[in-house]
Amino acid sequence: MKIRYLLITVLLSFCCWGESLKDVAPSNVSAHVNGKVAALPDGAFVESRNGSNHVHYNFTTEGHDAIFFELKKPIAEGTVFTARVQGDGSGHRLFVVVKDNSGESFYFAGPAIDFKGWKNIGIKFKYPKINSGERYASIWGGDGNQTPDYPLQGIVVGLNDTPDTAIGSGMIVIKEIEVK
Ligand SMILES: [Ca+2]
Ligand SMILES: [Ca+2]
Repeated sequence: MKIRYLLITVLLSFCCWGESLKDVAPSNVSAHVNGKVAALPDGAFVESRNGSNHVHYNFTTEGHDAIFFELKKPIAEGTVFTARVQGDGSGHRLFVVVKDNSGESFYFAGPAIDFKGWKNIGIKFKYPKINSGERYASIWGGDGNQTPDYPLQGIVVGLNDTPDTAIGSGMIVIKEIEVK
């Protein structure tokens, strides 16, 4: 009886429950400033409280600016990122980067933060169909086979300024993060 229960639990944990990342502390908080990886601008940081990630952004240039952080946790498999987000109505856009078991990175654009208050959001991992010899700018690093190899190492969550010419600071909260 015990073994049967254990088996069902294991099967469910692989197929249906998704992987909660709410207990994972953000690491490698980084920025793009004017299109390049750079030190975090003054006032830009991520603070994690009880699984709520408070993302304080400061976009300082008329070029592309972004802030992003890593959540490192092995994830058996996954096709969608879900979270609850408290928006600031700025219109900046979320993104996620999925890191496969070799560290190969896959970028996926998310929704605009054109709302204030809490909202459930989802970002689907739509892997492009790869034709041989074709390279995608949205895929880089790792084993370079342009295929997500499981288990994933974790994900990167970020906010892109939208449009690039935007300048300004603000704060959004991202919590109840799951990959399923
Ligand atoms: Ca900008
Ligand atoms: Ca790969």
